[in-house]
Amino acid sequence: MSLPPRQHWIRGGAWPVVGETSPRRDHTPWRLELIDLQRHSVHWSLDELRQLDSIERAIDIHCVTRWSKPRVAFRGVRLQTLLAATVGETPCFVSFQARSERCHSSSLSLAAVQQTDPLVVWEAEGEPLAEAHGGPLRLVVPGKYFYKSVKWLERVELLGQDRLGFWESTAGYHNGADPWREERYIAANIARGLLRELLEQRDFSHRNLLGIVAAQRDLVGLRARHALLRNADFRGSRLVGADFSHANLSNSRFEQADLSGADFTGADVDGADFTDAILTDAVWAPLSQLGTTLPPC
Ligand SMILES: Nc1nc2c(c(=O)[nH]1)N[C@H]1C(S)=C(S)[C@@H](COP(=O)(O)O)O[C@H]1N2
Ligand SMILES: [Mo]
Repeated sequence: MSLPPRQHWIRGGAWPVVGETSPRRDHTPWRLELIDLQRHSVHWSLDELRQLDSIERAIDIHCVTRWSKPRVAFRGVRLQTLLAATVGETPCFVSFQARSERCHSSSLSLAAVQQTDPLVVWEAEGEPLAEAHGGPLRLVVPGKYFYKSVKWLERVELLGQDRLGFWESTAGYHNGADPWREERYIAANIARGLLRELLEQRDFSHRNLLGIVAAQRDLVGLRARHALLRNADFRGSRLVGADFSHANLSNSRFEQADLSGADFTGADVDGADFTDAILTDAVWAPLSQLGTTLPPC
């Protein structure tokens, strides 16, 4: 078992449900559709998929919010077996679409498909895959952050050009998703002048500052209500009395920051790192803290 950088094994065999928790309600029988570059489509019912050569494989899960779960036994069919049924020229990208209210999707290059050998699965640990985990059918992409593993998979589409997925296009998730290279998020494009101004005024409220670097700074009294600060770097900064209420702080770094009296009401601190931070008198009522590292109390 080996762990990519800045991940930790989740305790007690837990498997958190992340993102959407149920598929779109639709009473038509489940089928998986594959559309090739010529727009021809092939489909399989669940029974037809189960009749193909299925395999069971133990796959490590690595969530971008820093928890990992070792060796989950998934049963399914290799995506490459399904792709072999398509005719025509070699495709370049593969888009995966979910039966979900927000039409959730993700994508991989064909090269990444060949390298990672994804499975289309219906069973985990010998049981039918639970609905909240993507049952009856989901994609599992080994060796990528788990956001590439689309739950409730109903369409696989081959494309000449990449089509960014839901998280990749709306929330700055890195399209490469390689946990060994920490391809978690891309940074927002913040102009230097604006950055200087925001730091001087200590007001980040309601701003999109994904991946902002604000380490080793005096930011006492920072206002950051409702700010999007995913993957921000606040290491070693003085943030006494900062207002982070309702901010998105997932995967942000606060190692050795002074957060005395800071307010985290309703904040999302999934995967954030508070190692050696000072949290004396902080208001600690975050919305979610999956994979968060807290200082020992
Ligand atoms: N349809 C759909 N698939 C999805 C998501 C989602 O919100 N909707 N979230 C992704 C993310 S970010 C993760 S970490 C995993 C979570 O899978 P789990 O709930 O089985 O742990 O599903 C991925 N696939
Ligand atoms: Mo995730």
